[in-house]
Amino acid sequence: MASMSEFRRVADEVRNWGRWGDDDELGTLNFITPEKVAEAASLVKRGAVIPLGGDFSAGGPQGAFKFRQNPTHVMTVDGGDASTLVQYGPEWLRNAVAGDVSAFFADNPFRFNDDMVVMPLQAATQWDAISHVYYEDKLYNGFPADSVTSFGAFHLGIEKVDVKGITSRGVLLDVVKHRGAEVFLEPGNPVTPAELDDIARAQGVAIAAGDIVVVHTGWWTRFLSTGDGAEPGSGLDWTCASWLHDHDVAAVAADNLMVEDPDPANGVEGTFLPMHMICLRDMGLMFGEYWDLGALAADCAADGVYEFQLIAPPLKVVGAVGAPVSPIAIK
Ligand code: UVW
Repeated sequence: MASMSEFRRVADEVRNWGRWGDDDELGTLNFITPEKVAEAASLVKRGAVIPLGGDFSAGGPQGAFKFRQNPTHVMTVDGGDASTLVQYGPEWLRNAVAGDVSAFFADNPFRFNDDMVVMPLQAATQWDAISHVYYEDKLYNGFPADSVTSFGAFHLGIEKVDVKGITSRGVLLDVVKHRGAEVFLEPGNPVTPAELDDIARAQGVAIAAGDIVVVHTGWWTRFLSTGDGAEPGSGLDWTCASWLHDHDVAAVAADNLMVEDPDPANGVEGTFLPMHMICLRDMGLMFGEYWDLGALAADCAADGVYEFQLIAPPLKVVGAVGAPVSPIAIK
């Protein structure tokens, strides 16, 4: 376990505050230039579209924490309204509840279904906005922590990143394959910066400025077979923050809950999720979590190509500190 003074040394070294201006709200997404977007598009050779989004459903991974639940999906208009309720429902119900719908359905063949969902924005495949995590009363770029209010984030909300897509060159680093793990990385052995370098070398791929690094730990594949969202797994060692900084990475995503290894024994004395603290708050680097990387890993292993065009725009929920996303990799 590292000391708090080591944590502070690293945080000071990688802090990007002021680097792109005092009012910057994009952080390391600034590494994604128009040239980078064009380069990413040039990686499309086969027209293969690989979805990286998990399901948003009652069978999702939430439940391990009481403050996050799985989505509740409710139909607000459906075929039953047309065939049963509107025709046979008691008059008071037709007037009170289905009045609106019965007006639509009267004397014409047009029918429709509608629905709504209630869920935490972190329910499944998501981006953490850089306002998601902070410490000592400051968000990225020195914005005050109390600028995130019950009305939402006045700074660094997820809607601010729309100007970057988010799209760039994606690079998969497949730790599962590199370690020869059966399915996923068991707790207790976080991925170090040296291992990330070894994996990139073994895969014949180099990380460049503006890349979005996508880390395959196998956790989501494991979850799909067990349905156990509370099962612990491993992830990046917190010192990978410096590796991401040194490579001018635009964002990092993984197929697990936290990107980083959550075991306090591998972290920093006296705190929790130190990589979140440094990356989001000091570097302004977003985390993608719960991405489904099984098909992408299989495709990359088959053709030996670990780079692709990544397209991953979050839902533009104004003032949100994270948002669902259905990313796609195109090769
Ligand atoms: C927290 O850091 C609390 O959550 P997440 O892993 O979703 O970023």
